[in-house]
Amino acid sequence: MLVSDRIEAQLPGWRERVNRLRGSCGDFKVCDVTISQIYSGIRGVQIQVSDISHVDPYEGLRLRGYTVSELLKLLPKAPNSDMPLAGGLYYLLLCDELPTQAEADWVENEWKKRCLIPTYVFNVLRRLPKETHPMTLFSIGITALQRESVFAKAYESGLIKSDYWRYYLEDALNLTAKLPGLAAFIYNLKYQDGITLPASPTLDWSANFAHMIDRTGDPAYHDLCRLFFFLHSDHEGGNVSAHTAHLVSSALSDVYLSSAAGINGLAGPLHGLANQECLKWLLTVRDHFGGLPEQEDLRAYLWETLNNGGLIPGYGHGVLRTTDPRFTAQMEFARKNFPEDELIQLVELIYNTLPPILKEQGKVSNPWPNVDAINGALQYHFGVKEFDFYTVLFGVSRIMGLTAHAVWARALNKPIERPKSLTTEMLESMVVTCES
Ligand code: HAX
Repeated sequence: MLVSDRIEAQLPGWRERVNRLRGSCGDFKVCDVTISQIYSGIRGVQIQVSDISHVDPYEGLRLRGYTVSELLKLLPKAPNSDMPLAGGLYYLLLCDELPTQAEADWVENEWKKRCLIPTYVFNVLRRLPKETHPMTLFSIGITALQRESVFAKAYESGLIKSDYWRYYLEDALNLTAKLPGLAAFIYNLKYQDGITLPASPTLDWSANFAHMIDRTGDPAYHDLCRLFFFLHSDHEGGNVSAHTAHLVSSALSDVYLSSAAGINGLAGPLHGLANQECLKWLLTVRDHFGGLPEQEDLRAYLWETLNNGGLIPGYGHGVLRTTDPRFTAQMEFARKNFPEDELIQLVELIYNTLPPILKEQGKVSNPWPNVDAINGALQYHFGVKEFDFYTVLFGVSRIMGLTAHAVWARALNKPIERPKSLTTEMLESMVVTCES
């Protein structure tokens, strides 16, 4: 198989690099951990390795070393579109090589062969109460699919450790293939007539999601899905969903179980759910002013929100210290395709108004917008107005990163994770020793 051959060819080199680091430099100290870091979410503690993606505070996301704007130029494009094929992106994440058009098409074709979802998964989801949150449905759908795991079956009948990754890769391709269909089924079940169109054999993975939920067939929405699924695929190893999926897969829980765990983390309001909060807030601002405000009025409104201790959704970030390039890419898409959209104009006006205010207030570490400042406004433009579905879209994309990490963790024989916890008393006695 194309992708497994590429990974296999690289493995000796990667294993040698890791073994050299662990062997001759194994005692080298990477960082110290302070008590304040322990009590503040192990923020900034360098305890993970991800060669798949990295977030630079000032440059933003790099996927396999490439920036967002580089990849928008370099990745093979979908037919009749200037947006990248998700198949090419997944090839890059898995194989650490920029794909040719044929290699991107190879992944897209594998996805087409593997995209059918067993009926029992749909039956499970249909039986849940109608008001169940779409992220819960998504997580349950992925967990139900675990019955299909080739790794879990092969492990039971006996597997050698060096072959684990091959089965993880099979699971990864099977699971990612089914995600647009699973997400479309959930959207149609919850918000439409419950009927999902079959995937089109002529459309790529991203556009097929659009096709399965959108009866209008708007090619611009196909392109937005291609852009959105590209931009949200990974964001290095330390965020809640990536970290959770990595931890769970370190116990050799298969790709279905570990991805569902990551998705449960993504469902939290401080992580993936933030995009629905951002759109709610944008609509509140628009309704407050009855449309697009004058900049001076908006400035006063933003100051008032902050002075009352309010949070401005879509601004700030745990790592970034600049405008998120994923925000910029989507802003450019909106400017090109529907510059007259009122909400998009509001997003832009806030972008031109808020950062100097946040800087003057001096509280936030990053006064610039993150990707969630615009995500919802774009979906809203195309009539996808069900806010609580937005995190499912994020999840469809993010599972590319989660599964690519899982395949490589097994390929490099990463062991089960087991950090050590301390008691408060132990910390107190360490401090006494240090103070005396
Ligand atoms: N509006 C108002 N105040 C903000 C703020 C914002 N957008 N962002 C941070 N602050 C405040 C914090 O509440 C904190 O105040 P206290 O000291 O009183 O607790 C202070 O500024 C310092 O926080 P920080 O160091 O700048 O930010 P953190 O690294 O702690 O948190 C967050 C990063 C993204 C969670 C934060 O900026 C936030 O809540 N932003 C708004 C929600 C949001 O946009 N979330 C989406 C994040 C993107 C993502 O990861 N999606 O998955």
